[in-house]
Amino acid sequence: MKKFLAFALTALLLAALIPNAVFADALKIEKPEEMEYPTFNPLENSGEGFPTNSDPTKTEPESPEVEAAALKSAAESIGKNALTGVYSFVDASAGYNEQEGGASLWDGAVRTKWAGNEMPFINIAQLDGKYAFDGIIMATANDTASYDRNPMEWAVYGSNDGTTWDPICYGDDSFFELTNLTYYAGAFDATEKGYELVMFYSDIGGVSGFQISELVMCGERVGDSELDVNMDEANKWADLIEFTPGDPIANNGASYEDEESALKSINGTSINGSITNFSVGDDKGKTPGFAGEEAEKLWDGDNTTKYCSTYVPETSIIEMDDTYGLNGIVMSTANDNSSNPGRNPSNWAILGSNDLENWAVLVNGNDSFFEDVDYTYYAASFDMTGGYKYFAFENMSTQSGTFQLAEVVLCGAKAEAAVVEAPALPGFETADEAVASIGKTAITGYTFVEGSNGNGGEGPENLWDGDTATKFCTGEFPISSVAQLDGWYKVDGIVMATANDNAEYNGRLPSAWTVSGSADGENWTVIASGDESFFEEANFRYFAGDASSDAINYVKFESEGASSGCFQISELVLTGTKTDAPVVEKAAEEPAAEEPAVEDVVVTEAPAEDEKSANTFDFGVIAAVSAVISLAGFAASKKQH
Ligand SMILES: [Ca+2]
Ligand SMILES: [Ca+2]
Ligand SMILES: [Ca+2]
Repeated sequence: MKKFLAFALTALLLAALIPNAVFADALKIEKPEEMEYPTFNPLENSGEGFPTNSDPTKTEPESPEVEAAALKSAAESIGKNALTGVYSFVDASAGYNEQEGGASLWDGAVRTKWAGNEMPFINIAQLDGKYAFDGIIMATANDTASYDRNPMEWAVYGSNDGTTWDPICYGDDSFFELTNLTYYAGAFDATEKGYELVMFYSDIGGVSGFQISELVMCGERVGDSELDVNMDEANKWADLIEFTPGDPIANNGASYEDEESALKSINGTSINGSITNFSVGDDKGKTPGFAGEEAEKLWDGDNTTKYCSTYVPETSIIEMDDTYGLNGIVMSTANDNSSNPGRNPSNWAILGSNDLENWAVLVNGNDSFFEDVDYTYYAASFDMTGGYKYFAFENMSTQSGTFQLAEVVLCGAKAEAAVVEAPALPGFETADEAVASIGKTAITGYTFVEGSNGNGGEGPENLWDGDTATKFCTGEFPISSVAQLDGWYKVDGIVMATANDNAEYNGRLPSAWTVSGSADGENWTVIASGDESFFEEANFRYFAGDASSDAINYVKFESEGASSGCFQISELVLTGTKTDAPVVEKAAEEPAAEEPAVEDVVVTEAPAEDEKSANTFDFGVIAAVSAVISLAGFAASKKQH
């Protein structure tokens, strides 16, 4: 019995530690050098292509509506569900240039392509969950009709660890035709399991290089994302600065031929001469522009040079020689806005920061600030802001899908550095803080006894392990999870924590829950109850509340469900004071009369009559054990038995 318990404990601790390790160090995914093609028959397309422009010689989609309709028709031609908007680019073999890099394969736009000549052609993306796949849609690029760059042989693989790749589908150049900007779709038997990483692979390309503009998998979501992939290493250009725009600013009602008259109209003083770095962190400070039309061109005092890009968002982060406040802005259209309408920024902001982490929106606007005319300045003034060392221009969209702007002139003066407060998070970061907020003492020793089913690796035992990175997550209702305490307690409070992604997936909080206490694990009394309002939709946050009980040795969490159809929380911790076992016949059998001090507790043996003997370990022990345990130590301790 002891031997089994020790083994079960160690195995469980390891199971609990592995996801910790993943969370602690973001996974860096290495591109494989070479893949073996699967021995599948080449995938046939559905028999036709779906062009995004009615004129096949055109190198731009006709309109966003036509582009969306083409993708929809492609998916309908194979009767599958196109998975759009779920990809984060991880890594790829190099494109011909920055704007033809790997991220273009997953951005939902055929006007951006992944094109290069570095073989093999490998491109990896992470999806926002695990998906089972049953089809693939790919699109040719803007000039495929002129250059045969369709891959002669290719395959797509799936993975959940970035190391082991399972083949998903295989094809050759018969999947495509030599067309511009056209979607092709093919269906295959659904994969048996779900994947959150996909890799496109081709070791050959076409006659004159390699290019495709879009890859959209088809299938169904079957689980949550579990990998913390190191995107920071992978993505070479600027990260998104998230902002909530205020009321859009209007220009002052006029337009100007030169910067000087525009500045004069708002009585503004340009501070652009005090910019010391035109792209903070090199490529991290800007999203790519077309060759010679990069983000730095926004700030060069010359409206014959422009920043032109099809990336979203367009971002340009600059550094000043000191902290400056802003009280006005002047911007100029570029050389050919009149012949290319819809390129003015339609959701733009100027943001300020002193740490490159916390950003304040200083002014924002839309494309009504401009007209579709060439080489024309517009101006607006506003109240002086606090001082910032860094400014960012960011634009989220344009009417045409292509962005261009010739100049951004910041107006202002030196000012004291402003403090940008990080938004306050609800609840508490740690169980200790939550427990302290209600002035109680945490009960730290829990042994999981039994519960209702959870998703794979997301079972009821995760409520009691002291780790918010492990959660109880399920769509099977009602929910229950029982644990035995490491002694007898009178409970006076409860603390519960949300999980890793409640902020992203709302409606998973328990809609009607109770916490019950018991002396014998059979007869239960409710000691606390509530609904989702006990929590907030935030990640990894603890919330505290009242509870009250007589002396108990068991605790049970129950809930009827969650409004989204999927429930999750990560932790339940009771507070209370240790007490003697009640003097009743039943309790005398319990091996819990002599309680070790909490610091000494490593394992609480399951009650003798509990035949399950499963999942026995303690809250509060994980951190201590994770510091000392190692795989070698595990092997050694296993050998001794
Ligand atoms: Ca694209
Ligand atoms: Ca310029
Ligand atoms: Ca947990």
